[in-house]
Amino acid sequence: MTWAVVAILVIVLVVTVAFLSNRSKQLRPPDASETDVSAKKMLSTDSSGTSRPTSVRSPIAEPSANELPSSQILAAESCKMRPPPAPNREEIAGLRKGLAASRGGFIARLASLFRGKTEIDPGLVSEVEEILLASDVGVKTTQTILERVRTSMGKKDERDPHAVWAALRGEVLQILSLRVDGLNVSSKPTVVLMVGVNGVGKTTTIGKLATQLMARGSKVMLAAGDTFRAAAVAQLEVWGKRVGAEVVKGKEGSDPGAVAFDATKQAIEKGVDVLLIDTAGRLHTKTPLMDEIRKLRKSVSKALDGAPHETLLILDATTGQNALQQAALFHETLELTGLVLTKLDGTAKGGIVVSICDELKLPVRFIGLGERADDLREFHAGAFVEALFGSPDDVAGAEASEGQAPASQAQP
Ligand SMILES: Nc1nc2c(ncn2[C@@H]2O[C@H](COP(=O)(O)OP(=O)(O)OP(=O)(O)O)[C@@H](O)[C@H]2O)c(=O)[nH]1
Ligand SMILES: [Mg+2]
Repeated sequence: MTWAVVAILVIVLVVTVAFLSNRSKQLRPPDASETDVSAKKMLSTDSSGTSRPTSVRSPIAEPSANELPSSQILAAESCKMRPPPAPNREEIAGLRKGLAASRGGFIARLASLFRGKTEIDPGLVSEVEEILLASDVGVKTTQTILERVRTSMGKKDERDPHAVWAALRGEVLQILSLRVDGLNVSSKPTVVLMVGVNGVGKTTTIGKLATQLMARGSKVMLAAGDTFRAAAVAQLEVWGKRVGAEVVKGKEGSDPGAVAFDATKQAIEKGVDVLLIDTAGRLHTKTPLMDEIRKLRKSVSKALDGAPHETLLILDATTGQNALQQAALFHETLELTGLVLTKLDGTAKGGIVVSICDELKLPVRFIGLGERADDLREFHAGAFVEALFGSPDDVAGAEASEGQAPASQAQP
């Protein structure tokens, strides 16, 4: 009888302790790792019990991965959304100079639709649409922008031209605000692979980047991964001599993967900060050439784990909508980390930048605004949009200090 009472008491004690311990767990404040939703990916468990990454939607409207075609999912996953920095007057003035063709072209045409109007009539939307399409903004992106303009015009008090212009500009800024940092050179060596179709400006961009990196005190090495043409190696050597960077090359016709491997090993041995690898121009639609660049990339990662740290696709802004297809196929093959848009100084249709950011969610990291070394600029969405859409008065002082008359076409 006594034993039975003791046994009952023990059971009651165990149950009480278990209950209290469970309750204290529930009352405990969750630690940071449980509450941190700033991380873009979280692990969730699907019906099969497998952990898989799930995107957390950014407060800036971004289509979820399953709203995108499969080839673009990776781009959306890799893109980071951050608030753009405040535009800097000098930067805007410089950009405005380089973007004079686009500013005087499609932006001036847009602005003329708004100028002198006291109220916007609904017919304006189709005129805006026509100009955006003719400026390489692309069908899908044009519709996204127009949706925002229509919403703005739907509000009675916002039918004045300035409000609609601001809505247009705001939508473009939102689309372009994918990522704001330049080259990530935190690894030593940082290996950067430059790829793209023929003649887009790969070698020139390497020369420009090398100039800028050396000026900042980095030790730079160049790799002549374009082994098809002797002239390509010679062109890189000219840049190497100009900036004082060693050029690693192979024999003409040799395996470009071997050159890239050798250069990466040498960069490690010689304490190089940044290795820039040039590659031959290749058509994105030619499978053997795309296989070759995939192999080259593999050789680099064999030489150094985690390399290449950056794989940049160079796109010629004057190519128009074909640039979109190039980006999609190169990204499928190489998992690009970003884009460089060259020759923006040579086009009046700067809209391709908006189209690429919107459709592929691939960040533009640099833009080329001329052939000189300092014509390569880090891409900052805020400054870019201000340079295109902004009032000339805002930066008149800065422009005057650069010895140039203020632009007069943009802004309604
Ligand atoms: N206007 C202007 N010209 C540029 C820019 N970037 C490059 N170029 C010019 O474009 C031409 C081709 O540049 P490259 O650097 O040789 O192009 P690539 O991609 O290396 O060419 P391949 O190796 O033949 O595939 C050169 O005349 C460059 O000076 C730019 O931002 N603006
Ligand atoms: Mg080249």
